[in-house]
Amino acid sequence: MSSPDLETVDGLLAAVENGNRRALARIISHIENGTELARPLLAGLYARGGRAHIIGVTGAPGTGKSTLVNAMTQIYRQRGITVGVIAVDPTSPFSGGALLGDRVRMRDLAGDPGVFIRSMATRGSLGGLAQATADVALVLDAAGFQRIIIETVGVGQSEVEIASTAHTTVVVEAPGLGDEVQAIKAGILEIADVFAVNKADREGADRTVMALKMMLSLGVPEKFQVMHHGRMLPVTMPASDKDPEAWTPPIFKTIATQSKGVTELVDGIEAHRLYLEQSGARLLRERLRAATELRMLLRDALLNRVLDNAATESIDALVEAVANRELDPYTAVNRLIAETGCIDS
Ligand SMILES: Nc1nc2c(ncn2[C@@H]2O[C@H](COP(=O)(O)OP(=O)(O)OP(=O)(O)O)[C@@H](O)[C@H]2O)c(=O)[nH]1
Ligand SMILES: [Mg+2]
Repeated sequence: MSSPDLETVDGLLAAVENGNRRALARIISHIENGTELARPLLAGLYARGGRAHIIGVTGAPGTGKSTLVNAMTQIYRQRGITVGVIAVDPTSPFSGGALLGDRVRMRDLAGDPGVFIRSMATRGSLGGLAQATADVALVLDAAGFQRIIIETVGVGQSEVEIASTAHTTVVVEAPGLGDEVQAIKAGILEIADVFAVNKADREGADRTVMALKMMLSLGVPEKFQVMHHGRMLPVTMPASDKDPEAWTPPIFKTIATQSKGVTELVDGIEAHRLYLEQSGARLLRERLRAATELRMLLRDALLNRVLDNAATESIDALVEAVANRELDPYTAVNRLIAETGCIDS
C-alpha cells in the first residue's frame, strides 16, 4: 500500500477513516490552529460522524475525574470497545500540573491503538473551546472511536457548554471538600445523567450520596425539556421524551484509584446510552446539539462578517461615542449593521 497523502483534505480524510493515527493528529492540529484546511476537513468529516457515544465527565477540581476516566477507559477496553479521550482544561492555556499528571496516569493506556488521548486548552481555533472540543470529538467519532470521553473541570459555563456536546454527562463528586456536595448548583444538577461519588474510601462519601439523593428527590429540573441544558431552543420533542420520570440519574460510589465501583459506573453509562436510543431521546439530543451548534456558528459568522466589513475608524468612533454616553449601544449596533449592509434591517 502506498503511503497516504497527508497534505490534502481528501488524503487526510481517507487516511483517518482507515485508522491512521498520524492523520488523526494532523487533522486535530489543523482544527486547533484554525488553518485553512480546518473547515473543509470538518465539512468532510461530518457525514462520517454520528456513531460514537459521547460521555462528558465533569466536576470540581481534584474530585478524581482523570483517574476515573482512566479506569473507565480500561474497562471499556476490556470489553473490546475503543475509546477517545479529550481532556479539556479551560483554566490553563499551557500544560499545567494537572494535565501533566493526567499524562502520567494515562500512560497505562499508551501504545493501545484502541485508545486516543488528547489534551486541549484555550487556544486559537475557529470558535471557542467548546466548539473546538466538539470539533475534535467529531474527528474521533469519524475515525471510528466508539466511546468518546470528554473530561472538563466544572467551572462557570464551560460544563454546560461541554454538556451540550455529550450524550451522557457524568457528574463527579467527592466527599470532604467543604460542604456536602460542592457542585450542587442548579446548573450541574440539571446536566447530570449519572453521578459518581468518587473517593468513596474517604469519610463522608455516604453523606454525599444522601445529599445527592435528597436533591434528586426534591426534583431535578425536568429532563429532556425544551430548556434542557439551559438553552431555549426551537425544537419539537418526540412524544417519548415528555415523561420526565423516564430517567432518574443513578448514583455510583467509586474509588477510582483502586478501580472500585467503576464497572458499575460504566454499566450505568451504558444503561443511559440504551435508554437514549430506545426512548428516542438520543435523536432529541442530536437535534439540540445541532441547534446549539448552528446558533453558535451563525453568531460567529455574522459577527465576523460585520467586523470584516466595517471600517476600523467607524467601530472606534462608535465605541468612543458609547463610552461617552453620547450614543446607546443598541443604536450603535444598528448603525454598524446598516453601514456594512451585511444584514437587511
Ligand atoms: N483517596 C482517593 N484518592 C483519589 C481517588 N481518585 C482520585 N484520587 C486522587 O485525587 C487526586 C486528584 O485526582 P485527579 O484524577 O487528578 O482529579 P481531577 O478531578 O482530574 O483533577 P483536575 O483535572 O485537576 O480537576 C489524585 O491525587 C488522585 O490520586 C479515590 O477514589 N480515592
Ligand atoms: Mg483531571
